Amino acid sequence: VDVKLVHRTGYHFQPQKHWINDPNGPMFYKGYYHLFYQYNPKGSVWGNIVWAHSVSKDLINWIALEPAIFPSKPFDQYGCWSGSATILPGNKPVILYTGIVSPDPENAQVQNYAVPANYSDPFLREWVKPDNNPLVGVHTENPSAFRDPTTAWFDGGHWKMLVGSSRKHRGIAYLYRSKDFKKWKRSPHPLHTKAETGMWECPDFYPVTPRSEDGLDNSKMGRGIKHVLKVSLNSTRYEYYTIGRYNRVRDFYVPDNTSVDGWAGLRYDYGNFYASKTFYDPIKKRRILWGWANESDSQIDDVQKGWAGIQLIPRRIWLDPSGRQLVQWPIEEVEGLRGSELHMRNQKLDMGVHVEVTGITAAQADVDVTFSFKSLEKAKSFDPEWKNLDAQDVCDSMGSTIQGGLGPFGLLTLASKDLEEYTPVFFRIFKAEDQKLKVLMCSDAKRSSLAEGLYKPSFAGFVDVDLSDKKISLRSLIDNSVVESFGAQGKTCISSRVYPTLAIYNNAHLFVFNNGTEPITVDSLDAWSMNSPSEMN
Ligand code: DQQ
Repeated sequence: VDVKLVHRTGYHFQPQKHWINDPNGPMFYKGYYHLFYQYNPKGSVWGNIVWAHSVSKDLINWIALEPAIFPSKPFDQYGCWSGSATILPGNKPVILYTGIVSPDPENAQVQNYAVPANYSDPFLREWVKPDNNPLVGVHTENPSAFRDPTTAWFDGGHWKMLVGSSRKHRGIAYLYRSKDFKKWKRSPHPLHTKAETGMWECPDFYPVTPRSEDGLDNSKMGRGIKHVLKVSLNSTRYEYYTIGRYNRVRDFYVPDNTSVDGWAGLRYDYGNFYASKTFYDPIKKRRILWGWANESDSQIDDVQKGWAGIQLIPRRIWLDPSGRQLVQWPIEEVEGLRGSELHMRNQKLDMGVHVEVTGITAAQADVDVTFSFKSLEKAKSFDPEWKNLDAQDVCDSMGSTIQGGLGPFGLLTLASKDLEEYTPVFFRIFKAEDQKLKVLMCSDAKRSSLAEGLYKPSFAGFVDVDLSDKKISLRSLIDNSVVESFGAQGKTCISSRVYPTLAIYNNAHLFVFNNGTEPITVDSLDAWSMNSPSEMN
């Protein structure tokens, strides 16, 4: 097998070669979706960062263009780091991004803007950096932790944007205001901060409503609207978000009391997903989330492969009617890649059984399954000792093979025929002390590959789901080295990167399994081979 090719994805976004990280400035303009992303044009490790640029009519088939923003001025000569797009009145896009003005180790950071050279070009190939850059100069207190401007929003009088930062290990989202988008002033207090969370990278701030799955434009205000603040924690490489109330007059943001601010907070994804960004799609009236997944192999592997990093499938994102969490689902356009299919109905899974899902390309597939069970009686009690552990620790200690009561049941993805390799995605259902159910979802890379030197975490999250109908669903997008999963209709999502040696191409298999004493039924399972898009990224 060719090491350069074997783990490349078939339908996830990745360029022909080299390193990629954060998605930047996603937007819709004149018939095309634009994706910019952090890119090293010279190699497959991080460095020499520019904004690579691709455009698409459907978020699936992409046309690669020349890099849009690259070091060329004193205010960005050591790098063009992450940022966002804002559509100004008159359909005029503008990009805000971080420029690096001094070399490593200082990496002093300023906030710049760029505008299209030619608004009539729907591809927006060429960008101009006006001479009044930077918009915001070096932050004297912490020059090297001051970056990643958000999409700006307009409150009727002012444009506002956030910039991520930290001070004494306190994460900070600074707020800046401007009347004309040119002169920006820092507001007297940050929008939000949290002690002991470290540098806040790639903040994102946007309105949501519990009344509809539709997205809202960033400047939308009004009764019943809540706001989401997401930050990417540089020290753990995890993101978390809170849902709260934003007062646009006083520029206060207060998370709801159901929203935990900090390490134990809610995540978009409990796996490999970082530096994400959302944007409002005015065509389909939806908010779309893009996240980056890095590699879980070694840097030496990346150099050998000649590539590193992918963007996960864009997700529609909205507020759950409960108002307590967000819900995500792969954009509907991805279904256009579905090929040959297999449907399973009423398949009983007794304890210890696994049944193969045949007739599809298991290395590159979309599978959507609903499991049901007769009773919740056999759910084991959630050991009070585990209370201080997070979901990942619990999953790590139990895996998918240790017999349970209600679960573990789920999918064995990217599996070799005799299960020398497999990545299980599954649920375990427990009874907590208060008799409430505690649902654990795992995506466990521990047995994913016989190869050494890989990062094989047992990613996991809890699922806040009502099981009164005794059913739970799971969808996984499987793509050679990616398993991207959506539990309970998108309430808990987990993405894993894995590098099988046997379960590759046509030697990859897919199974449903149950290792709990309670029999499980596959009510319905729909699986499709996934084609690769025709256009290149
Ligand atoms: N990546 C960018 C930064 C950002 C970090 C640099 C997050 O702007 O803070 O490539 O992955």
